[in-house]
Amino acid sequence: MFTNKKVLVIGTGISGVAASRLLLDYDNEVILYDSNEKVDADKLRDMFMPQSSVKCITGAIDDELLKSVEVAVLSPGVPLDIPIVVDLKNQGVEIIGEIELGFLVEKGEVVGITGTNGKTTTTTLMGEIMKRHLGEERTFVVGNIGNPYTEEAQSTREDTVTVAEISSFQLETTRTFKPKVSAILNITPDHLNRHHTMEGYIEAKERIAAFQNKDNVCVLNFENIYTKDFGERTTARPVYFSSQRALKDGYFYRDGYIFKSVNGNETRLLNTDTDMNLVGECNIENVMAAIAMAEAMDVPMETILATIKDFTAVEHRIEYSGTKNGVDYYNDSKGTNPDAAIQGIKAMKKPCVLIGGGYDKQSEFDEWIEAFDGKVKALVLIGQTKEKIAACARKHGFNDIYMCETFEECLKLCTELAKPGDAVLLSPACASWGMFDNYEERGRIFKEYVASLE
Ligand code: UMA
Repeated sequence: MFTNKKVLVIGTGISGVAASRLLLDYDNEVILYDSNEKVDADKLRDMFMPQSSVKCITGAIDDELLKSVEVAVLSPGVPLDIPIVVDLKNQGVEIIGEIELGFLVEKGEVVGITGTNGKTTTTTLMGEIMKRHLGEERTFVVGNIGNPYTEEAQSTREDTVTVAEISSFQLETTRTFKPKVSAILNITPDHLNRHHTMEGYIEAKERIAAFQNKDNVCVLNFENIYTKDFGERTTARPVYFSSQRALKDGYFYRDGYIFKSVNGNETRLLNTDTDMNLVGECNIENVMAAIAMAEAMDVPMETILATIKDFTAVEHRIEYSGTKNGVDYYNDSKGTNPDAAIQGIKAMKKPCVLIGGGYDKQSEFDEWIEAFDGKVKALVLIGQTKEKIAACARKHGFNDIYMCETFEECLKLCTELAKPGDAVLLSPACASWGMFDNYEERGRIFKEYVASLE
């Protein structure tokens, strides 16, 4: 890891702040920069130790200052082709991403998981398997899942394992990142505004294995044209899984069971109806990928299968429902009381438009509104409790309130109010009755709406 360099960190979200802290710990001079002039530089500075030397700049940045930069660390959301990054590159500045920075101080082994879909479930499951095998204190779960790698990397030791969910954005800026075991779950068109072409997107995904060698494993989906093809080119040892056909070597699904096959010798591992709680073909694939990765990490099959049996995906609980036009949508329909909804707010890292209200269970909303903590930019209210919540919010000095008669009207308004970089959170602090059959229906309609957005 480098030290005593002048480093520009671009992006002041969770990655940029964590990266800056790590860089300061290694005695670097840090300039933390965000192109959004609305980001409050003073508030940012307050997030660091009072005596910290971090320089926080938002909006425009001085050319002379840029000329003195030696290394730039990009947050995942920062594209490589924007003028400031192109200028820095032309100037000969070393450009790395936050994941690369974390890897530079990593002391243990790394499992890296990417793919268009299923990353979070697979990463969470893999994390649970490693925790059961090694113990909580020897397992870190980081990355796109919402926990910056740079926040944990310094705590790693020779006997720890880091399970990292890595997005294509994060892979664009790796330079040496070399997981012991990697996985590309699938590749389908996504993030083309950022990568411009499918080729660019695939290239980014494949970087997860770019520095691996034959001692390392890359777990790949045999049924995805791009990942299957990559197995023939990768410098790592490919291990395949398939949901459609029996493989001579690898892991596959057939007639309700997951099998392992070594040179055609098949072993039946689990019944997908009774030995796992996750449903759907995509989850069977996620489970097979986790089994393949865990075996490559020398976890006994007994431990792997026991973890799969216990593992449940929690739908409607702070469930990431997609990003549309730069806005992240979260379905926390299970936040049916103020206490549960406080957890929803706490989990938000971005300014959010919050949907609240519903059936009146005679709850008090004061603590919930106090928990807004400056994160809620607008409160959109529905249902029987809307007046009561609005009155309570005003009492606490919160006035950015909107009232809607129907859920449809409410969803449309949220999309209008949310700007790129914001989140929309359905975490109503009330039961759904009166407008819906149950919270599941409310969550489902929310998710369908998000999926329908362009
Ligand atoms: N910014 C600039 N200049 C730019 C672009 C952005 O200054 O050109 C600033 C924005 O004004 C904003 C900040 O950068 O203030 C945001 O940085 P960021 O978008 O990298 O967000 P972080 O909060 O650091 O979160 C990032 C990931 N975000 C993205 O990839 C967009 C999070 O993934 C990830 O959880 C987190 O790092 C920790 O690793 C989110 C995501 O949407 C969940 N990921 C995409 C996905 O899953 O599809 C890839």
